[in-house]
Amino acid sequence: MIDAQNDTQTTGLSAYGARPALSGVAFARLVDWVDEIAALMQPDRVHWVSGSPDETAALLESMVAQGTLIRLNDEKRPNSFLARSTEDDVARLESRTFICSEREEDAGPTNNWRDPSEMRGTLAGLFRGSMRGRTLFVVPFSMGRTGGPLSHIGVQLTDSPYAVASMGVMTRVGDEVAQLIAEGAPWVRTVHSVGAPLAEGEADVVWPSNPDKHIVHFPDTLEVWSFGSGYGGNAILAKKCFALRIASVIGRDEGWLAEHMLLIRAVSPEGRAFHIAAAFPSACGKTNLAMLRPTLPGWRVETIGDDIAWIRPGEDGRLWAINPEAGFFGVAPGTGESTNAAAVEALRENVIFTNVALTPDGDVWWEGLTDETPERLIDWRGDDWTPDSGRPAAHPNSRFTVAASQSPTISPDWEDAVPLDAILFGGRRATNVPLVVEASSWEHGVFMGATISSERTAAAEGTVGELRRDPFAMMPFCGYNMADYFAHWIRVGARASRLPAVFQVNWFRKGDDGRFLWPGFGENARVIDWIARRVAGEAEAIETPVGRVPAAGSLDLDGLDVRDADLEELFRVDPASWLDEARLTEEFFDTFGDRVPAELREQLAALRERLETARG
Ligand code: OXD
Ligand code: MN
Repeated sequence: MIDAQNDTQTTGLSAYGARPALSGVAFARLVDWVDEIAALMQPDRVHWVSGSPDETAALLESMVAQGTLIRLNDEKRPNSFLARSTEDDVARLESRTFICSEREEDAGPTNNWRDPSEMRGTLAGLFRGSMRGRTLFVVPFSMGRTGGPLSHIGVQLTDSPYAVASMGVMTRVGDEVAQLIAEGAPWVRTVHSVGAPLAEGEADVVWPSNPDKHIVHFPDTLEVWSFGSGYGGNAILAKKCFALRIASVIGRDEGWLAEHMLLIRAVSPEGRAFHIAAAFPSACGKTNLAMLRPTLPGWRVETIGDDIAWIRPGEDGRLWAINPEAGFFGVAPGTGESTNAAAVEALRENVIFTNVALTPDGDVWWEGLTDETPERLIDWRGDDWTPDSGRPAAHPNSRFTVAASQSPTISPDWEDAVPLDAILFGGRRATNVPLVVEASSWEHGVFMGATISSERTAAAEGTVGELRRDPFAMMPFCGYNMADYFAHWIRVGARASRLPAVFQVNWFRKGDDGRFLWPGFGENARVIDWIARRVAGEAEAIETPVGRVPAAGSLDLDGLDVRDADLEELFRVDPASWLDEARLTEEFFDTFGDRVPAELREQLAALRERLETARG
């Protein structure tokens, strides 16, 4: 193995990668760890990522030369690229994601637990020699502004240049972070290998990966080890693995919350700002809400984050939130001119697309990008495609990776913390759940979050459409026992004196004929408007057994063509089917045994009582 500075070939990417000239005990610990990992994984070369624009350009160019990236038509989509993964590496793999706490009960029934020492043995076998023939990249990263008060840093070691390029968009990487480590800032270790060592002289493939995939978290030592996948959340370890699973553990111990939430500032026609965090399961339109273009005159939405929020009680008794990420790793299908013009604008240049279709003139396309379908495409697998092919041109979980700052809706101070006025919990529910319901207390809000269920989407493996529990949209992302996590939410609430109001929303309710009852997208601003006016104490609500819904006339429907019957159905609370849900909730709670906080059991009992009364 050789260090980059000793590499004889000093053109292209190999002109970069020297270890930063830092010294001291803290930096030596990082160097020792890199040496230890390199000794195990046996890469040909070690490259320290500096984060400079020239290095990034050389990295992307090296991937084009290797075939991992296709450079798109520079006139249509400047400095943008398409990656195509293999069929077995297209989504997060929840069944291959493990939480290895010392005690099984600390991982809880919703996580795959493995004994940490057994898992370490398995990983040592898998990772031994796994980087042969490849470069080990050292990626120091910061979640949140580098050096910011709510930020946390980590280091990802990876043999995937695609992961390095993605990390460069999704986080702040490079020398400044290494400097903080040298100054003694605490940092988290994350290790990733695609698990495809190359024999001497063996040619590489376009998308190296390994059929045996493991995405492993050690919450007690705050480590992530990911093997075998090059895709998204399995490989960009700062995102789901660190900023949610590991950070949720750090938050539990330090008194804050790491959440699967978008973050927006909604500004009313009078210029009043409302900060809203919203949790939705994966692929339920988070990016669309994060970049909402309100149809209600005078309203404006500024994007702060589209996927993750770190929330901390402030000295003023409010909950303050940051978006720890620096980019969007958004689902492409369904993102279009008519549904999310701001996202389409954000994607005009400097984008890494993955598994979308390629147009004959070297641009990209996916279902929903335009109203008209192109006559001829190369699909995400690289095969010829026409509208008659009978299969989607883009993979349903195809993605774009783009800097947050490129969004036309980005807030001017998006890297700063904001005080929360409202928290929204959403899901994809064809039945039962009203368009919007307000919780009557923090505990009721926590109950709402804890009982979310949603139809499965393509963001992870599993049968699309199937209903599953996804409390706080954190089911796949909570690094510890979810019952303890519910209790942590209640505790954080008890410590804050000016809590945000909590709402449940559902844009996806359908009529008996299978039609969506609510137009969604920009019209969701009407719900945001009602929520903001509730927060300001200016909108009327009425009680239902499941919470408060808009009083007649208080949801602004001006200019919207929704049938009265549809509106009624959108807010209908059927006690019988809600009692069925309550039974399922009890079964769900029972899977955690007596760890479920008493407050949530009380909420369930009170809900049942209200439903029984309503049923008469
Ligand atoms: C994501 C997800 O990629 O939730 O954001 O799967
Ligand atoms: Mn997500």
